[in-house]
Amino acid sequence: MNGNVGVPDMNYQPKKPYGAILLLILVISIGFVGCTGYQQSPGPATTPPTQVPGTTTVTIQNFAFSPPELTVSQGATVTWVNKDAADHQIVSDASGADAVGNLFKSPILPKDGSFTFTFTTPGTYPYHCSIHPSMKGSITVQ
Ligand SMILES: [Cu+2]
Repeated sequence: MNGNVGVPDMNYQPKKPYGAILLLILVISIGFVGCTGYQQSPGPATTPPTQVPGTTTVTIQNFAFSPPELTVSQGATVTWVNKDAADHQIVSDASGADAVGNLFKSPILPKDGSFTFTFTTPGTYPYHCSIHPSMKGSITVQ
């Protein structure tokens, strides 16, 4: 009786590692397919980076702020650089998180002129150009 019980046990054991190897091969092939598919897909170059954490420079070019909307961390310093031949002046809106306006107000910036402001309070701060009211942007502080 004891001998008969031992035989099925011996037959059972070789199946276990075989199943494990099959599973391994399956996982590896899925991994390869996933990698290949990812590389073949074109990069998301068309997605405009409207929120770029870590980016603290706003370029003024062609009468527009770039990026127009920027999200920064609390305490971050943002620098605007005027790349236009025309003068610009950055002024924060009264509708911003400070609810007063003029939280920041640059001098009139000539070409290659820059203005820097440090944002210490979380909130969204819309701003515009005092010379060209159609130029609008906003800084969101998190
Ligand atoms: Cu302007």
